[in-house]
Amino acid sequence: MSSLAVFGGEPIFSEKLHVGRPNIGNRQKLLERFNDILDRRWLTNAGKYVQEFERRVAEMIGVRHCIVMCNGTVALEIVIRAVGLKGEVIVPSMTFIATAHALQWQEITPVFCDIDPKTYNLDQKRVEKMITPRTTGIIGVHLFGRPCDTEALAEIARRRKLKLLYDAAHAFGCSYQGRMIGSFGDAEMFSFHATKFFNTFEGGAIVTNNDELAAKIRLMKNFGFAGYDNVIYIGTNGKMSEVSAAMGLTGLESLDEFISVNHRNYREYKRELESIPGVQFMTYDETEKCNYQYIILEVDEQTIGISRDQLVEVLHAENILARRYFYPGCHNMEPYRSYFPHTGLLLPETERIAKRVVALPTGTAVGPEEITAIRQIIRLAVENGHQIRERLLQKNP
Ligand code: T4K
Repeated sequence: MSSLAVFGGEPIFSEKLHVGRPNIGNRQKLLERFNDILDRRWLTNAGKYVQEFERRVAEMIGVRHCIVMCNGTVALEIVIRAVGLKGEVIVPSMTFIATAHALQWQEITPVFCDIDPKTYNLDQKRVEKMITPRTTGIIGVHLFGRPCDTEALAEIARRRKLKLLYDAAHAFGCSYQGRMIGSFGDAEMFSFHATKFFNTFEGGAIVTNNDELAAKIRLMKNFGFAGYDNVIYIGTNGKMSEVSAAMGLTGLESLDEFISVNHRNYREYKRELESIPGVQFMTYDETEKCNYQYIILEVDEQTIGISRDQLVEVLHAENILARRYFYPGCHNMEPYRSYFPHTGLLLPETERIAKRVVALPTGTAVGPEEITAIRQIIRLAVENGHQIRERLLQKNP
């Protein structure tokens, strides 16, 4: 135990291992595209690469429309406005803060609903209870790429006449019941941020089968312009640049490779971590398409003696930069914490899960050797949990 870096030993990794290391794809091809962009001097505003990227994504998802944007948050803000959400919208709190902010930014109240502890996604039984006369919609989040119960949510939305959107930031390349995520609800949003397994540096997209909605979103992301000097709608600047689209097209060509590395890592981690008592390994449905981009462990402090946060401290000292996604839950962050200080009482599962889960590094920078080493540290920490806890408490009283 004294060999652990947290107690002064040498870190097991000399370089930091990150969650969210970007995948690049074929560099030569990417640079060719960049050169072409520079040669043609067409840098943004629905250029050739943006158009091609939109076509490819729509084809891959099997939807009529893909509108790419400068990032996932702006994409979410625009689609929220385009479908006419106002008043209150039901969302999980167990998500990245952008899901809630995209609503509050336009003075729509995010009403946080608890999650199902097995899926970490909106608990449909509780969604219904959160509906009030001010509710106009539901935004489901396919957390860590695992699909929401889209049938149950669609049924509630239909019956209660609510709009249904999905934040699919984590679920690019995933399917549910054989149908690609991106094709559910009124529309779905993808994030292509650098930390996603598929990235366009910064970027995002709205995908939908609704022609009218797609046309409105296209206007809204380009200041409402319907041709030179002709503004016909309120809009903002949500455009994706050509270099981002070139990165996206290049990444799409290597998508299978990125996924197969993540899948290999997932299997390795599963084999190594499944049998350790007191840590529960989050599994994916391998019969579906899945991007396997998040490796998630749930830590049971009662069983192993150390908390999730103490395990994270041990891992960080070893240069394994595990992340506490999405602690402490949106409802415990500002401005929501001040607006609704007692929301936690309605979110017992969110509160519990947000204190237990940890994301481990994966992607192309991680291989079987690294995973075996990570497992050694986790096993050591778990087997000596009580002693480690004591020593950590002495270290940071
Ligand atoms: N909805 C959901 C459910 C989301 O998860 C997100 C974004 C959104 C909406 C909004 O979409 P965007 O507007 O972002 O397109 C990161 C990302 O910034 C964020 O995009 C992402 N979710 C969230 C899950 O993770 P942080 O604060 O954890 O990122 P950061 O900067 O700490 O980076 C994580 C690790 O990645 C670092 O340890 C180092 C590594 N990294 C990062 C960057 C940017 C690199 O190696 N290279 C890089 O270029 O939020």
